[in-house]
This record gives sequence, structure tokens and C-alpha cells, in this order.
Amino acid sequence: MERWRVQEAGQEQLLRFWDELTAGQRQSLQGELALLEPRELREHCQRAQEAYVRDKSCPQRLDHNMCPVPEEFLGSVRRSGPGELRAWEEEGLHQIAQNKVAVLLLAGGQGTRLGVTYPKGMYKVGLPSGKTLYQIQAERIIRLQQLAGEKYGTNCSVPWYIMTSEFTLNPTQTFFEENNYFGVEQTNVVMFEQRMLPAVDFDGKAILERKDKIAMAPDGNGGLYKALADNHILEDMEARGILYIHVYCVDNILVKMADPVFVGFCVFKGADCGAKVVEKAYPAEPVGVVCQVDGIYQVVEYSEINPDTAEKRNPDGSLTYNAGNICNHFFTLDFLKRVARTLEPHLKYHVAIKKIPYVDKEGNLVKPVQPNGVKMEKFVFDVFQFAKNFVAFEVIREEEFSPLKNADTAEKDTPTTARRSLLWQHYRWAVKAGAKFIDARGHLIEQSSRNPELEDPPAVCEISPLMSYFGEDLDLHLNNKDISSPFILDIQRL
Ligand code: UD2
Repeated sequence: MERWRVQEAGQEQLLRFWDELTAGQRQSLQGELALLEPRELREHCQRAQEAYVRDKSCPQRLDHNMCPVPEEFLGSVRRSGPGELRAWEEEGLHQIAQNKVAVLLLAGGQGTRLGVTYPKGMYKVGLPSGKTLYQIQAERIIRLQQLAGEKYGTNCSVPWYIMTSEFTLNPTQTFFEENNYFGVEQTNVVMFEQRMLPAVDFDGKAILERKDKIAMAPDGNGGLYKALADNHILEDMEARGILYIHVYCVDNILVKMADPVFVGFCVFKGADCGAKVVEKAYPAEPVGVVCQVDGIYQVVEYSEINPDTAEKRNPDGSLTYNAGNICNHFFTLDFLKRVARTLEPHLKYHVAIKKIPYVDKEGNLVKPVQPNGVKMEKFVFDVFQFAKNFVAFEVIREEEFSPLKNADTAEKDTPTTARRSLLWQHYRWAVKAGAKFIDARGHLIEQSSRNPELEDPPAVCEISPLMSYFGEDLDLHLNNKDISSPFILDIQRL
């Protein structure tokens, strides 16, 4: 064993149990250590400890320098006319039809709050079809390709880049293979892996989670930029002729992938970087706020804003910091190149104080009840500061944002709320298309004013994304038709 590596890093505790390990265990620990360059490991542990001390004595807050996004700089679906929206949509579809748009899914997170051991994208929220989040997303891509291709007479594709981590790569790959990539062309799905970083205790020592395993965690969704460089993803995009990339997170069941309206808006405005936002639902909602800090656009994350600031209100009662980040970002390829090749080292780490299971000095496994260590993460939106022309675009929450974060024991952002949001949306689309819902006795089901957050829609109607990306073209199948609930509108795949 090359002991010098851990000595040079000042992390000898990582070999505390070396003498007791089997040959296989030694090999696995050695493999982990080989990936950690001693100088980098030492600096990482020092940085984590310093950040912890700083954060504890004086949490870094940006509140005093924050300003809301001026309304004139905020594009908005609600405040735009149908003509404008149509023009943006056509521009977006045109770019898609010319193979210039890709989507990039951030799927390296551990989904700790949801409490499942497999990647979140494989989760079924209990829809009548039994579809997973990954399948819904795949089908939206297929339908969008079809819409853009038909409109502009091309045969186009929207490549799907998927950033995974050590936790999610293998299961995600296997799941896609087993499901035949849900009908997406396999060559258009590119999975790649982000880096991992050791978790560090409050004394600056990397933590052992087992005698033969270092506690490692993905380096945050801002690990994207290193991962793009590590895996030559930007070169792959360039070779395909991609100009625009829509980056999104895995758990929003309503996500409009490669949304032509958003893409078109950003292209029209000449933006190199953009963010979709929704009006925040309540001050403590766990979404960052898009704002200016010292005149520069950025997101202040929900974990880093003072409650007083989050609760500030305008004279009309609305929240002052109202532009809720929904982790839906637009980037040009040129912008990503600039970030990945030169600016990434300037992104700061954020400190998360966590309860990290560890082996104590006697070799017992301990599940701490109090936080005992630090995880360091970069955030995907921290690159906004580098934009030459940043835009924000406000969309309607009911149509575009319902994240799956927690298990059903929580009140919000659960499988139940996600399923409900999607079924309400499909119910609204069906009613608009002229569907008439009937119950088991053949009686018409009245449209009622139920509370979409607390109750299911009056009739259950799930529409496959293969049939409709955003409510379009449903009249043909639903207008004036008697539909008995529950109903699934889907097409047989070849
Ligand atoms: C994210 C946003 C928050 C808000 C919210 C909306 C960040 C940093 N925060 O908060 O402002 O928009 O979403 O739902 O973006 N991920 C990785 N690698 C990692 C960590 C996370 O790929 O190392 C992915 C994860 O799989 C998910 C996305 O990033 O798709 C967001 O991660 P999260 O659910 O931990 O973020 P959250 O809800 O704290």
C-alpha cells in the first residue's frame, strides 16, 4: 500500500483498519485512494474544515446586497400576448427541427429526502399507466421531435445527455437498456458521470463509512461543468451541431423538456444563459430565488437566504423575492465551453453540514443523530455570474412545476402531489379538448372546483406524452367523446 499518499494528504486515519482488511477489501479501498490525488485531497479537507468554521461563526449571507429581478428583465408567459408566445414557440421548434437543441438531465443526486435506494428517475408516482419519471421524459422528447420535424419538414432529434454519479450510473444504464431506451434512439442518449468528493469531519479528516470505504458524495449539480470537460461532452455536442442546451433536474414531473417557448425566447433575446422561474408559493419554499447581488444575476439558494429576506413583501402583498428557481436552465454551447474550459475553477463550494454514517475508532458503525461532517458541493446556477446576457423567464406553476422531493409522509413535493399535478393538468387539457367524462353508471361527471393541491381531479385521465407534449392535438381523440374515468390515452409502441 502506498502509505505516502495518505500521509502526504494528512489523512492517515483512512488506513486505520488496514491490517484487519481482507485482500478484497484492501483492493477496494486502495482503488478509492488511487483516485484521490494527495495534494487535492489535503486541500479539499482543509477547505471543508475552514468553510465549516467560517459558516458556523458567521454564515455567509448575501441578503444585504440582494435586489429582485427588475420586471422589465423578466420574460413571462402570463404577461405575454398569444402572438409573442407563438413566435417564441416557432423559433424554438425551428431550432429543434434543425438539430440545434439538446437536453441535459442532472441525475447524479442521491434522492436522500425521498428515501429510495435507486435513482429518482426510476420512481413511479402511482400513475394509472405505471410510468416512471424517466419514461415520461423520454416520451416528451419523442413527441417534441415529431412536432418540430412535422412543422418544418425535417427528420430531427434532440440528444439527451444524462449526468449521473457513482450512485446512479449503473442502475440508470441498466434501466434504460432493459426498457429499450423507452423508444428514444440509443445513439441519442449519452450518459456520463460526475465526480465524487470525500465527506469531511469537523476536524478536517475524511470520513470512513466502513473500514474499507471512504464516505464519498457527488460534487453537487455544479459538478456538471467538470464532468462536461472530463467526459468530452461539449465535443460530442459540437460534432452533432448543437447550439443550445436545456439543463433540467430529474424530479419535476411537469418538466417541459427543450421547451420551444423558452428556447425560442432565449434565442430571440440573444441570451447565453437563462433560467425558468415560477412565482414562489410561500416564503420558505425550498427553491432558490433568482435575483441580483451587487448588480449581478445569480440564484440565492433556499438554504442560504435569511428567513427575514425570504418573507419580505411588496406594498401589494406579493413576495419581494418571488422569482423561484425551478432548476431549468438554458445555455448556449459557447457559454458552456467558456465555463468548462476556463471559468469553472472560480465557482465556489457550498457547505452542507450533514449527519454522515461512519465507523468509530473501535470499528463500530455509527449512525449519528447530530450532524458530524461536511459535504462540499458546487451549484449548477453559480455560472449565471459569467453570463454576458442573462434572461429569466417566468412560467405558470400549475403547468410546469411540481417536484418530487419527499416521501408521502411529508405534506409537500411528494409522490401524491406530483401525481395529482400531472393528472390535473391532463384533466384540464382533456376538458379543453371537449372531453365529456362519465362515471361507472354512465352519468356525466361535473367539473367541480376542487382544490388541486389537496384533492384529485373529478375524473382521472392520463395522456401519454407520445400523444401530446403540451396539450396539443387532443381534439381528434377527445372532442365530444364520452370518456369513463379512469382513462389512459396512449398509443401502442411498435
Ligand atoms: C434544486 C435547486 C433549487 C430549486 C429546486 C427545485 C440547485 C442547487 N438547487 O434544489 O434552487 O430550483 O431544485 O426543485 O440546483 N444533482 C446532481 N448531482 C449532485 C446533486 C444533485 O446531478 O451532486 C441533481 C439531482 O439529481 C436533481 C438536481 O440536481 O436532479 C437538483 O438536486 P436536488 O434535488 O438536491 O436540489 P434541491 O431540491 O435542493
